[in-house]
Amino acid sequence: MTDTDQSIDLNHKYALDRDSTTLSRHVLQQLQSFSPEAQDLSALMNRIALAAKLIARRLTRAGLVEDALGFTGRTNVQGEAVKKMDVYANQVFISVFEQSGLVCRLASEEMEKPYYIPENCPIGRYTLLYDPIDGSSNLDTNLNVGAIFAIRQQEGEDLDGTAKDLLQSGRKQIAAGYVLFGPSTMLVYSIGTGVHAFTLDPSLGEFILSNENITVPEHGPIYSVNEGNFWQWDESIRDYIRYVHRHEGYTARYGGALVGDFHRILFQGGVFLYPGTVKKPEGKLRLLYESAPLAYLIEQAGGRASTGDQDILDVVPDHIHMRTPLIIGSKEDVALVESFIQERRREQQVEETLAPQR
Ligand code: AHM
Ligand code: MG
Repeated sequence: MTDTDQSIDLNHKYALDRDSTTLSRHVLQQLQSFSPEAQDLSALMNRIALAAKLIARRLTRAGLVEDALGFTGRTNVQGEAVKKMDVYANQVFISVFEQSGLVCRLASEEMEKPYYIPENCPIGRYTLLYDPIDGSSNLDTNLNVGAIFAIRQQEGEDLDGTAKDLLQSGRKQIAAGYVLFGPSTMLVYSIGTGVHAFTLDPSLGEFILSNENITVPEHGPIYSVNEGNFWQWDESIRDYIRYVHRHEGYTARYGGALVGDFHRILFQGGVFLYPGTVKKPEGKLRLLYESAPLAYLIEQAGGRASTGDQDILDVVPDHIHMRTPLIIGSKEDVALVESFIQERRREQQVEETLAPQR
């Protein structure tokens, strides 16, 4: 065989390796092991991928299928109007984990209490936390939506069914990720060994590796926030927005679906913010199903996630549906937003100290 023949052979090999790096294979490669834990994580990811494919299939045809879009007429535990796709996607995640022996409990923003799969509980050592459809308001106009997930190891037997062990910080997550239902369906995940993206190849019905070891730029041009809330924010957030308006090099992008906005920042750098408002100081986004999983990913990619006062991954929830303000993205951009918040805090402290003397 000539040198040229061999190099052609190698090229084919690399192209094939890349084309055939499926999600479950990638998980095993990352853990460099076939231990029971590695097999479990690989199987878990495989089931999440199946849920993603089922949801993507329904979304693709939603405009043609009766009863796929629109509201159910009910409100969820958060007081938000529930859409038919929210219910469908929530159920899909439950169904794919039934009889899996992997997951004893699932907790989602659509369910008041965790959902137990009793037949899995004797061996299912993991809990899945998820937002089945993130950005539901985009559904009826055929814009991108997502799904967010995190996996935690169950601690204790949870015999009283109160799931108290879930009330711990995001540092307890052992894996997290999201699915972006956009022009193509992408699954991005981390099991603590970097952040990796997979694209669904519809001809194979498989998620194939498309970006490995993604790192978020230290700084980026994008700021992503719903400026319609400007007059409801704290003055510090308004100060930050005035700053980016007055400085060159910033551009606004806001899609109304956290997964899409986060995905752009992960690849291009910048910051996404959902601060508290006067009416809702805790903001809108839920810690266990939205903020903590994405915080896990952004830290793995070299970025940061903060409430403004504390790293998101250090926040300990007092109930499973707790919300927190979220500032997430490139290190420098998150730090810039925090600096405005801390500046206001200092001014308030000075005012409070001086007040009794006046
Ligand atoms: P949802 O999961 O119920 O759809 O709510 C979360 C969504 C995020 O995807 C998005 O960033 C935010 O809510 C948009 O809220 P708003 O319309 O207030 O800007
Ligand atoms: Mg939702």
